[in-house]
Amino acid sequence: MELINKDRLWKTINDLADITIENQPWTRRSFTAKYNQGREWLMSEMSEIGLEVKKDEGANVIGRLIGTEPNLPPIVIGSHTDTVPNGGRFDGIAGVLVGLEIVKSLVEHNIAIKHTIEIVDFTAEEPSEYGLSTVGSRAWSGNLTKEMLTYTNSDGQSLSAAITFAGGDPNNLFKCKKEKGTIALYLELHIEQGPVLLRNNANLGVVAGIVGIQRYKISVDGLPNHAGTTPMDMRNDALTAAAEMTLALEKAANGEFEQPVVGTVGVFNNFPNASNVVPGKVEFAVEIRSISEEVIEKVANDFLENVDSIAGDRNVNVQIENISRSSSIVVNDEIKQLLQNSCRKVTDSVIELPSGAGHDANQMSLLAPVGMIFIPCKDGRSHCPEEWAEKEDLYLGAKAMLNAVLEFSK
Ligand code: HGY
Ligand code: MN
Ligand code: MN
Ligand code: MN
Repeated sequence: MELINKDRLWKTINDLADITIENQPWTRRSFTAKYNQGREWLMSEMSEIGLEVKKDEGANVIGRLIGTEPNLPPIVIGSHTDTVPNGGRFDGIAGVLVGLEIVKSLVEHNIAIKHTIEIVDFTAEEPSEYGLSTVGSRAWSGNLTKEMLTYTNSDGQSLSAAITFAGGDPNNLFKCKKEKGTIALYLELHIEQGPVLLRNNANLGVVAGIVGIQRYKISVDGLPNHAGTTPMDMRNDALTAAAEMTLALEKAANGEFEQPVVGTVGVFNNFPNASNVVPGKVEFAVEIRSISEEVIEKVANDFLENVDSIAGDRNVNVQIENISRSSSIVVNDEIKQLLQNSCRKVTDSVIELPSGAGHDANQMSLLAPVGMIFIPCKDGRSHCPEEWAEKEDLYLGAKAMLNAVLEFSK
């Protein structure tokens, strides 16, 4: 009997993806009115099929389908509905909406399972304007610290105020913190956001591990001055110093290591950013990722040493803020086997692969066994308007995910 409704699932992807800010494709940044609107839509979809729906203190949206043995710890199926700027239509929402389709199909076919199923849209999985990512799943794992709540955006608004705007209650985060063992299993379907499935002609991927991510915010203070009258040997140019630090990160990440590593500067703000002013201040964001914790350490230490020496040579001040560190995870064999078996029931082209993208699963691995299923994305691209996944692959992924839930909870 066909349980997953392919067309209904595909329609929800387009319904939610179309809730995007005008003149910017597929953008629903966390802590914005458009983001809240998208979550209102999701909560109405959940209520319509009779789920218990709520937003917790971390502003996480949770829809619960109660199992026949309600005392068992729940199965959580989650991901996120926020996007990067100029994002795509599948990153995050594919996982939330596959979860929604799974409970819709169980309700529709009167299939009751032992475990309660929680469908969760975790708040602000993407690095937000406050610099932090996986905000909602950090609230569950206990890794959303009081200091992080004071992080501000360029308007000086705090993350705490933003969580309140999203419907959370940051002064009572302890209420949504979970203890290890109170969740039976965490499952997440996601687009791969890379080329490996395509290169291997695979329909589905079982994630073997997920990278850890070290994030810094670097502030370089030089001396703003007139661009016409300040001789080159009398400048404390914050931008050229920050540019040399950026190249130092690239050089450090290009070293030879036992595991792949990447280093990126994706945010680079120059002040006052005028063509005739020697830049006085630059703030830039750094992230270093690897499946190996020690490789992250090596690259981070190399980079930070260079930052200090460049600042000295160029006579600028530098401030380094350690924004966050998420640990890499290895998926346990039992869960990998469960997902392999579940995927092979719907297709024989399944491979195992690591994830170079971070996910809420990083935080959830501190609370429960986690498993992820990847579906291919066009040209392996993501975090761009061209991001695309095929309806058939999404459908196969949803069927595999449902197989895993039924198998785990039988
Ligand atoms: O940045 C990431 O790895 C994910 O797409 N949030
Ligand atoms: Mn993303
Ligand atoms: Mn994502
Ligand atoms: Mn002038």
